Amino acid sequence: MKNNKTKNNDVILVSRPTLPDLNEFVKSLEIIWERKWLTNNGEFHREFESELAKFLGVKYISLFSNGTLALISALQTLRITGEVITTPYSFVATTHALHWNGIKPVFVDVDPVYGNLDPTKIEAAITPRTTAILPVHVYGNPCNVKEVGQIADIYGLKVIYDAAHAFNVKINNTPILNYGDLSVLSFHATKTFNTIEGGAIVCNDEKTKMRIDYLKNFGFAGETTVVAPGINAKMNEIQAAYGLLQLKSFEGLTEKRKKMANHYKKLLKDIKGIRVLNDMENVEHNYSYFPIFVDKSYPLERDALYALLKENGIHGRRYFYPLISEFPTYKGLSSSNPENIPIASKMTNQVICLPIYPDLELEVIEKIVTIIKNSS
Ligand code: T4K
Repeated sequence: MKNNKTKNNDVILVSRPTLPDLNEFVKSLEIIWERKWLTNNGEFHREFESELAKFLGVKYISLFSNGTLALISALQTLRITGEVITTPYSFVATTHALHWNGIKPVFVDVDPVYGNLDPTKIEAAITPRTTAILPVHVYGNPCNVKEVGQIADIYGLKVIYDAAHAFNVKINNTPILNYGDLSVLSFHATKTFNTIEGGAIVCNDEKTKMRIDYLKNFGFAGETTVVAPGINAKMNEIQAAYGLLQLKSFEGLTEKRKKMANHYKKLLKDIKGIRVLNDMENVEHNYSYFPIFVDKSYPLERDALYALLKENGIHGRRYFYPLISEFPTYKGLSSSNPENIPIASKMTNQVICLPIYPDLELEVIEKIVTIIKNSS
């Protein structure tokens, strides 16, 4: 159990990053030291981008320094303005990306099972100012991409998926990243695939990729030509070299996560008041998070169970509580009214994400479930 503990106590954290082999990484660093090329589309960057596109089965991918800047730049790429329909049940960066672009977020409720944007509620929220839909594949579970796509087609809206949790997820053998106009990934330390910090935008055509690449590099399209008001959101060579090694050793990690998720599910099965998310049909999941939902038939309230787990050294997280619509910047919006988003308002008060990462031991999962069971 030692590997799963922080250095000086018995705490089990919600996630632990997988790191590349240190000796291999040192070799990469030596190359970087030798080349003295640190950022701005270096060799490691180019190699990582091309290997990653192949690995994920996508046509074009542009690397970013983090997922939030990738989201902000994705909106710039498609020149999104006005209002965008999105979900309040996500990490706050999803909506902040709209705010940083001067776009008004319009919150729409989520489906009661997986917590993804509910396509049946989208149409009612469309106004003449709506230009796009920004759904999130929450916990890596795919949104209803077919229905979202149909609505977008009818109303002439763009679709940008926040796919921060959806690395390598497939639906009917097709990468989920290939749906919508753009998909945005995060490679933050807490994600299934990390480059310490990092992110990417996936797109379907060369022209769009070119615009994305200009935008993340101040808008430069040549030494003295600036074609757009870009930003600095480039991934550096150290991150890219690290990412390449991560890619080489990624095999088997999802299987390990799947084993953990199945172990949790088996043990939690008969506990009244605890709901887990089952795998979706025809989906290859990445098991990035393991959320449970605590309802009224469980003797403890969610926060009491969360605190009890913490007292026992199990640091789950309430992803996503509070709802984004509850934060001061967004609370005043009419779509933030809990009556507009009743399902999200319920789920946010029920969720605890339990620890899941490739090195977690099955006996730790058993300990966690015993704590939950003993209070039921
Ligand atoms: N869209 C969505 C849907 C997202 O979920 C996110 C990020 C984004 C966009 C934006 O992407 P980035 O700009 O971040 O690339 C974490 C992450 O910081 C954030 O990336 C992630 N979502 C969010 C869901 O979770 P915190 O505030 O919970 O992080 P923190 O530091 O409390 O870490 C969580 C756990 O992981 C802790 O128990 C400790 C452990 N940990 C963390 C780090 C950083 C480690 O063991 N090692 C580490 O290096 O937000």
